[in-house]
Amino acid sequence: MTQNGESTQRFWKNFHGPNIGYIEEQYELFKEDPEKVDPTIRELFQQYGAPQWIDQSDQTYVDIAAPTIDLKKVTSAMKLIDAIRRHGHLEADIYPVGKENSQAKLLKLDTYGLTDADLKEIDAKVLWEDAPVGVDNGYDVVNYLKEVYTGTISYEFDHVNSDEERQWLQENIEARTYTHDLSNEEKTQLLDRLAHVEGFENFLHKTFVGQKRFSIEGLEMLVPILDRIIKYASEDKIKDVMMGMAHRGRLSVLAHVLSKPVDLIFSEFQHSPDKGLVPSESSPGLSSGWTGDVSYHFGGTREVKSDDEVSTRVTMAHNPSHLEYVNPVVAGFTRAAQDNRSNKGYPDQDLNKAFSVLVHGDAAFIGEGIVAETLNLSGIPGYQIGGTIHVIANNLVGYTTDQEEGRSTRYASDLAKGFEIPVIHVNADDPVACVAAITLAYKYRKKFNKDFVIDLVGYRRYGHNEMDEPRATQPLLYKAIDEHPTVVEVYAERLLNDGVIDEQTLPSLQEKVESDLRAIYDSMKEADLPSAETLEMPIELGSDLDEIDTAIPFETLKSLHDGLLERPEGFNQFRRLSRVFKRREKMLDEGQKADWGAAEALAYASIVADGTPIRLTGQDSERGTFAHRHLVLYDEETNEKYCPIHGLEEAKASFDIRNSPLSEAGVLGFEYGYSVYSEDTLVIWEAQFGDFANVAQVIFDQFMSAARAKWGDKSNMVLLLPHGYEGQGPEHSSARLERFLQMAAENNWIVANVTSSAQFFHLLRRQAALGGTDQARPLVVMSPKSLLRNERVASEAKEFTDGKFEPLRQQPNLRVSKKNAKRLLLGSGKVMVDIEAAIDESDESFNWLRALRVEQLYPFPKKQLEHELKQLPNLEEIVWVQEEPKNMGSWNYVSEILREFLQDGQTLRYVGRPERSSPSVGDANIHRVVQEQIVREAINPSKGGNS
Ligand SMILES: Cc1ncc(C[n+]2csc(CCOP(=O)(O)OP(=O)(O)O)c2C)c(N)n1
Repeated sequence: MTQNGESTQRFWKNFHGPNIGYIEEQYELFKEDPEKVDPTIRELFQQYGAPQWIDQSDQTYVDIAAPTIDLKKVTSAMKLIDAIRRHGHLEADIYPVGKENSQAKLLKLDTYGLTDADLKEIDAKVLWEDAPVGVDNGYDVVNYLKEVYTGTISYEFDHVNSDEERQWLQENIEARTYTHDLSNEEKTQLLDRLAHVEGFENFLHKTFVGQKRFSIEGLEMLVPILDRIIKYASEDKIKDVMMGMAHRGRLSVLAHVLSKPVDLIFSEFQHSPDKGLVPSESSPGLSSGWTGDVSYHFGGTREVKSDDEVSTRVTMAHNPSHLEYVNPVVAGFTRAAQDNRSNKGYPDQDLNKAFSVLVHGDAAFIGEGIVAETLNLSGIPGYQIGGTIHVIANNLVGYTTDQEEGRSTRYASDLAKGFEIPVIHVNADDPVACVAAITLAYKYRKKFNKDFVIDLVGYRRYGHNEMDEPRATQPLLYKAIDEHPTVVEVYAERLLNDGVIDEQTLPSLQEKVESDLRAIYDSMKEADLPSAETLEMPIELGSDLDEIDTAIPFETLKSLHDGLLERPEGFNQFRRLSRVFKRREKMLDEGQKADWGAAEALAYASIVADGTPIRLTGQDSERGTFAHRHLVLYDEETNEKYCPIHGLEEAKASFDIRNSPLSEAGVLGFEYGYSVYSEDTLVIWEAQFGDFANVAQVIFDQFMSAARAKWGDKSNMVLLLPHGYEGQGPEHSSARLERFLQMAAENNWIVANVTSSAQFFHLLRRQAALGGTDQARPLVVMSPKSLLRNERVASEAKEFTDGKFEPLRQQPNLRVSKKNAKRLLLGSGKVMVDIEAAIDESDESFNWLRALRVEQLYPFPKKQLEHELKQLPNLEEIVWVQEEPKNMGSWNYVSEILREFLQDGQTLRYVGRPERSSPSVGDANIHRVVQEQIVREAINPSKGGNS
């Protein structure tokens, strides 16, 4: 930025004698190419333009007033100032205990050949245009900036590439626009808040001896920091503040920030959380499932009223022990709260409706990959949420692991730099600095809608939990911590010295906190004491889904179908795709069939026409990994996008379809969070190949399968996991069906493997209908690959208009008399389509064979199977066929169930691959041979051995 006028003239007047010649030389070089000169000098020219003694029009020299200093000193001083700004954090006073920054060479005067006297000779404005009043010379500048950059707050923002943001940060930091001159009343309130936090932890420590609470002590300032965020959000009329955090300090945050009643927390310590301690009106909404969780995993909600009655809802997400996995879930909540889904097209996002705050552990933030995955979502259009405020609750230790063992970087926050996120390190023993830090973070988020990290540096008063002895592993650190006063003591001392409080203020405050807590504890009813009573699963989860009507009239179907094939005026559709869509045109005509792609599009179209929004994401999901979907089209000439579902006249809700970044856990966590928050949206996540979903296993295990039972969280989201043995090797065959079946219980989800496009249509529509109801639960679909283009799975129009989803389906083309049936062949998915083809190609009559497809594996269609079996009086055996190895797929799960159905003399037999450690062979030819053997054996009339 070039400055003009007086200040520029004043600046150049500082140079004289030989320096003038040198500057002129440098300026000539700079004019040729700015890169040719030293960066410090380059900055001078960029900031002050041409040296003022050069008349730019004819390059003649203008007489100047008497010069004062030499260039070398000025450039050295500038280098020093630049180093303070960039590297001040290296010697900042950010560690309350256990660690110390030493003087950094980069910040020493003699590194630059400077003395105090040299600096005093330079006019402050020469070095810093915006030097505040009272900062008169270079010496003052250095001291002022050292105070700013090396105090109890330090800053890292050099890695932020945007000039505008960097400049904003520098100006605000140096002008200290975010610091607070707290009134005496505010200071006392802050002390009061800290005393409550400390008193609460002390009370738990004494009352529930030896119980885990993951105390906040050493980082008590986390509570006032969160208070501030909520205050600012409420002043800005932000509707939702979404929070996620792990165990550390969670009980304190629940009690103080979420207003969870302390009697409820006490009762949880007594293992009796459901004893009629119903939250009062001002208390948070608390949810729980029937099996529950430990107290430091529960979340809650709280309503905050600002002066003019607009309320902000604060939500703390329930979270599992698995550190940091709640991050994408909270981001999903936030996006769902920001999106308006009531119109067709993409949802309208309002970044100021909600924002998120994540509290991290120092070891976990840098150690767990899910953090990086979530940070990567922060700027991507389909996932961005306008900036998350991250607070690293940095207590210097991860369980028993020292920092040097836990990371390769200087700071726990260093991961954030790769995402150009500004970072503040702040000493948790300086309450005023902590409040300033959060103010700057909030202002930045508000202005730029981007993430911000606060590294709140404190310590851990006890061991990892209160039963752990930290002196065994960190003896010196704990010697220092044992001798270190609490933040309440530190701050009270400060206020005492400043005359804000008197000697009695703190002791009487502490006494009051203790006696209030004691009174609550003493008044707890007998009935609040432990009992072994357990809760039951909600009855709605046990109810039948058969009744849900998913068919739609032919006129509606046809109109949607035609609408999907329309294109905006002038849209240049990719020519090769036009052929695909041309084929689709007739798919609903008499005697024709709709393939998978057409049926899927019709399902989505009909769901949004019913007014239910859809969000569909995954790697390459716009087109579909196997190029069957093409629900987002690109104009060949202009690259413009068009989604046919957005163009439908009938659409009454949004259809949000996105290609996701290359992440499974992060993206799935986000989608799961979205679906929990927005219960009536049908959220669908698609894995590229089913087994890549492995990488999201934590989200399956800790959230999707168990969240309802643990926390009462409901989701009806859909997983599409391509699955099928088609010779593509060990990693592209199996979606690890066995894992979903192993975790299936209490109707926690539906697991399906369907073999017709109409079945898929009805299944998706049924799932959409579950949204927002107590019957909601996720749906896991083993989705097709080659079957996408197999005519055998295509369905006629009448199957969409008359039918519904059938959990147990007749094998087509087998018309056996039930009386003759000797074998009932059961199987699921693609292998049954292979068998259908083999039967068609065979001359055999198969009048002894009855075959059924289990299209919904969980809940298993027992009622339907029982009904079938009753009609097979001469049955000798039930054969389960599968393409997965015996220790994988469905066998271990179905064999238990099928045994229940065996009558005297009947046997149960397995046909499929033997037990294997790897899901599939790598060689496509070997695969083909084995697959054919399985098919042959399944329909071979001779009986095999028993299972
Ligand atoms: C994914 C995962 N790995 C390991 C653990 C076990 N664990 C719980 S807390 C913890 C240390 C965490 O350290 P830090 O992130 O610094 O948080 P702190 O407990 O110190 O607040 C570990 C290893 C876990 N809960 N989750």
